[in-house]
Amino acid sequence: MTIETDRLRDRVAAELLRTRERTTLLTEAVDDGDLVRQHSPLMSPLVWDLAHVGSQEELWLVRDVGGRDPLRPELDELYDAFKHARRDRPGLPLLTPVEARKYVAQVRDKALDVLDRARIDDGRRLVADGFAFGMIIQHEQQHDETMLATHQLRAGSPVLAADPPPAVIAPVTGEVLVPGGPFTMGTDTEPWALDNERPAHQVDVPAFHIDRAAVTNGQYAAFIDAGGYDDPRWWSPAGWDHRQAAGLVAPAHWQRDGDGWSATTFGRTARVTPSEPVVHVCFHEAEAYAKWAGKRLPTEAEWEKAARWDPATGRSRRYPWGDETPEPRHANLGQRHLRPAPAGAFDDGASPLGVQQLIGDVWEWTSTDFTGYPGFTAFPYREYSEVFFGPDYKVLRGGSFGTDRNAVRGTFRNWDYPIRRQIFSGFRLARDA
Ligand code: AVJ
Ligand code: FE
Repeated sequence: MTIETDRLRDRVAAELLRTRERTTLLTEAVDDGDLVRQHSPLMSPLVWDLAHVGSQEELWLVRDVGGRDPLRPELDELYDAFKHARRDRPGLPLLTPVEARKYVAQVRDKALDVLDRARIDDGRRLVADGFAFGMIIQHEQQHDETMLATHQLRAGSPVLAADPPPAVIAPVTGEVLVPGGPFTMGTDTEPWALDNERPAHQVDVPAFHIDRAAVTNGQYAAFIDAGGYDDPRWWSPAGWDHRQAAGLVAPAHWQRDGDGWSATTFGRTARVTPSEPVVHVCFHEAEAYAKWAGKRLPTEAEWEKAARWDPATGRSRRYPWGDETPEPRHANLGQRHLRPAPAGAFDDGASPLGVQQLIGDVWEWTSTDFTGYPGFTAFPYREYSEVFFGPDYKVLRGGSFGTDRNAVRGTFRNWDYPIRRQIFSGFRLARDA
């Protein structure tokens, strides 16, 4: 066993533990009634997410990597996300909260034993660089963010608390010019990158301008006050249909408050902060705002070039600030704060061209449909990404305040339907140069 292997093993064990602490916090903050209840037809009951996290860990780490016998094979079907729609999950014979906690703990014991004995350098692609462990850790972190979104949809008194995000001394406004030319999009070297981030490939991106900050609540409120929701000129045909059908008048969770707006955030209602990025808007709202503002959403390639391309070297970085893993000074991630931070709060996370807060705060809608990069191969299973490829889903980039630091990077790709706004979604604007 090499020192590198031991170090990787320690890192995997530490990440498994750190992630489980957050899962535990999210599932112990509410009583059993709130764990089994469905807070929105868009979401699973929290107790489903909990057992599903254990079920995936059993499938990939205990059975596949470890070659061990199944613990609870009869659970496979219940916790297979493709077998039952989210809205139907409360009616299934799910494990109770007590049983689910016991199950995930038993799986974890076995997974740690597999980690101890696994030849994580045995040459299998699934195991190389601890990939299978990294995938399962990120899977749990993704479900932690999903459970945080469920908490936001839950009615009742607040159960989560966090410090407010850092204040801003110098607000960030304006845009930067990203020069035209090729850059490397995607990755072949990021060890825990998921299949849809691969392979690395050159993309020629014409010159464009991109905003240094995401669109703020104050800016978005000006769009509402200007009648933006009542003017079909700003909306695509599909966007206008949805605006009408869903009766959209403001971001989700906003209410009129005198001549301004309040929002309910994790059970607390307060005036919206004008300098914070707008959150809980769908793609159609982002697109309408952009048109009203005389700009457009960035393409996915533009977003990634703004986030990764270093004009001094021509190479693509792992993160806007460089190759170092995210520290609290770089970005608002990991539920450290329960809201996005004001534009300008993370100077240390700026890209070489001075674009800020690309990582953390809010997922940013891009104008690009979710598809595979040239040379894409599904790995290790088609249901992670490939089955979602096509015109139905739009790509979001950069992670939110609810995304774990290990579950986002300059290459990371998220996707959702253009009508969805239960996720922590916002946007920034771009325009042709
Ligand atoms: C990448 C966030 C779109 O939640 O549907 C979780 C992540 N995949 N379990 C999702 C995921 C399987 C996925 N997103
Ligand atoms: Fe899942």
